[in-house]
Amino acid sequence: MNSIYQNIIAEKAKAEKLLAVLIDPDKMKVEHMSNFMSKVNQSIATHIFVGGSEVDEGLTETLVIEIKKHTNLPVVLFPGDIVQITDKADGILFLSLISGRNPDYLIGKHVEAVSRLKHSNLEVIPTGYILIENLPAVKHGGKETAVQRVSETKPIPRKKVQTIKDTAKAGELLGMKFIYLEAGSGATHPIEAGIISEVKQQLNIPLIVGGGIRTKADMESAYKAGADLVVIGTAFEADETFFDELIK
Ligand code: 1GP
Repeated sequence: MNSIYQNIIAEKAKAEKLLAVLIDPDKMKVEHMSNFMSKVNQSIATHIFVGGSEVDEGLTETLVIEIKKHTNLPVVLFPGDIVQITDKADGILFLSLISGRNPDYLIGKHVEAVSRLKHSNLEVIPTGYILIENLPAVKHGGKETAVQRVSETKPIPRKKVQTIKDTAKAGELLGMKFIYLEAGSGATHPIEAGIISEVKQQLNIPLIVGGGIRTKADMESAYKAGADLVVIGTAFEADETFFDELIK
């Protein structure tokens, strides 16, 4: 079987666009998975990401076991903390929060994670994770996102495009396999196409984009700007009829 990483590289080479449905174990009930996954399976989704900023120990594993009963799509952990690591998934985005300067999220949690990872068969995919500021819904500064609060890091302001580009390139040069541009779950505005395309021009590795993408138009705009894989969570949680617009 192809690895998750190799598969994404192959799809990127063919300019095929990928969609991950993000499931937050803190928000999604196990009992609802059968119904939810049948919608996912009929959609253009290519990956399931599982994770959240604050999830109790054990919840992720229970949810992953249930998800895998209902789909053949690869299930990739997108963990906010080491307690979300379970070898019942297929892979894990080993995220280093390179936009921030909190050593715990740059390397500390990773060291702690090794004891959980070394006996698992999870495919570990090093990923440079870049948090971009959330924009104000009305005025006076964007609402703090959960990633920002939990990681105690500052996001990069949207106007600092050069810093965003250099951060992404530094991640690639450090050997990261993917760069993930994150506006934060439930962000009021997705990351602008202009930022995505500037970052894309810097990179040879796949670019993941997520946070605040609520419509098919938002998704297509991110693809057109250069996202190889788009991540959507909140919009599916809020309204599952969104899957109807994304039927295969
Ligand atoms: C969050 O990028 C993901 O980490 C998805 O964000 O929940 O806003 O779709 P949304």
